[in-house]
Amino acid sequence: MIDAPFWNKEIETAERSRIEQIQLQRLKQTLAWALKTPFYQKKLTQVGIHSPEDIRSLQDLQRVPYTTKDDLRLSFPKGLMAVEMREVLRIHSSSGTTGIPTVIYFARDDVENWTDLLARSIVGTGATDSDVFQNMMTYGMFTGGLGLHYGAERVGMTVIPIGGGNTKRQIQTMKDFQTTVVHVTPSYLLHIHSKLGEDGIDRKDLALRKAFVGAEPHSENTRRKLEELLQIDAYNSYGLSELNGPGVAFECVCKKDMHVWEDAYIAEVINPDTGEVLKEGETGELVLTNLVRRAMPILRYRTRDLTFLYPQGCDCGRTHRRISRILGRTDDMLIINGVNVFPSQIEERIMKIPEVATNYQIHVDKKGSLDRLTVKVEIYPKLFLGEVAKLEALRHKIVEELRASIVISPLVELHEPGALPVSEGKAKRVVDDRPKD
Ligand code: DLL
Repeated sequence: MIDAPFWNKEIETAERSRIEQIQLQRLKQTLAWALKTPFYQKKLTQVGIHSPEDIRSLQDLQRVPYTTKDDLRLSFPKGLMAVEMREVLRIHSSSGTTGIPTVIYFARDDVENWTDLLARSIVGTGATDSDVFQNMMTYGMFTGGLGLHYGAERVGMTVIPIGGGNTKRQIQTMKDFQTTVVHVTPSYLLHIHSKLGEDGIDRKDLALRKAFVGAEPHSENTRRKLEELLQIDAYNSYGLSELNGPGVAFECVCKKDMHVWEDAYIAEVINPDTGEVLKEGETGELVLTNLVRRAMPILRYRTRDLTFLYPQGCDCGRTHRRISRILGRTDDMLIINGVNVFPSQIEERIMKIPEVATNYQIHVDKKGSLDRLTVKVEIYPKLFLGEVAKLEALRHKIVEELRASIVISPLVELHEPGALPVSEGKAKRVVDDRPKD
């Protein structure tokens, strides 16, 4: 055992039996909240759950049906809201939206609880109130910005709410205020490293010591690379808007995968094909139930993220079990520099444009350390006979259409029909050439 830092040692090191006792009590409370929503009222009564008392043990959670992203979309806007709108303190949404957005409601106590989980996560990495914290995640509806912002303030760090992008300014700010901790996507941190030195600011001018990296998949090799290039400690941080955002699972000082805060979430891993609950150590889809969200309780949410649960135990002394870094997804969602993009969103938009023919391809690769999204579309041959300016205007129109839907600006290439590969079976719409390292 090492002498690890804690935010709330009593809870973080509680005996398993105590954690399970808290889970059961909070699960019942969550069921009571859930039964106030039209969505769960219907879903739960269908399986014979009419009151929280119908759940007697944690095992009984398995009687509760899964909730999917589609359920959330179909219940938009208020089907999962368990309080009156005047009790909602804040609304966030998922970074990727396919048509109808997925919105999340927080009551005052929900923000309070979430903030506490983030403070716990931050302190668990060894960061303290003496740190200067530069939050490079996008603010706005995305949970990565405000979530960590509140957590860092609660810890008492000096918070710089700079938000995403503008690399020169990020580097200058790191120097000016001697930033010690950053919160960032791993790809953006690599990009920042590649720009060090350009304006005369080098690593030696910075005081950086830690990075919280998350919101997108990355490998252990990427973490090591970041740590070596920048001489820092990088901690993996996992979460999703549907379950509050960041602060679902976070690495501690041991950096051996992420503790799920089990007094606030019940984590299960299931076989994505059969729905069967798997044992510790078996890889499958992570399913999460939140235990401390009153305005919008979510039960057994299928995250589509692949991972496995470790048995209890970690050198830091925390008893909350860990999940492995995310090993993949069960669906086709792409994460481009931290932004979730569904190929179906792209298809839907481009296919509405009359000049676009029938074939297209989505290509993702790396330019430097950043992800680059290219959408290749076939357009009708007669369009190539006109003026170049018209083609350029069409290209620009497609970029703008896509940006309106997926938030980021892709590169768009125009091709003649037949130029893009056609497959005889299922179309391979997405080519992801990013190194898997
Ligand atoms: O990305 C919340 C977040 C913000 C987490 C900042 C960490 C830091 P969403 O936009 O809803 O929320 O995207 C959630 O992103 O289901 C995963 O597929 C992926 N993801 C998030 N963190 C990690 C991670 C935020 N550490 C989706 N490793 C999730 C791999 C991650 N994938």
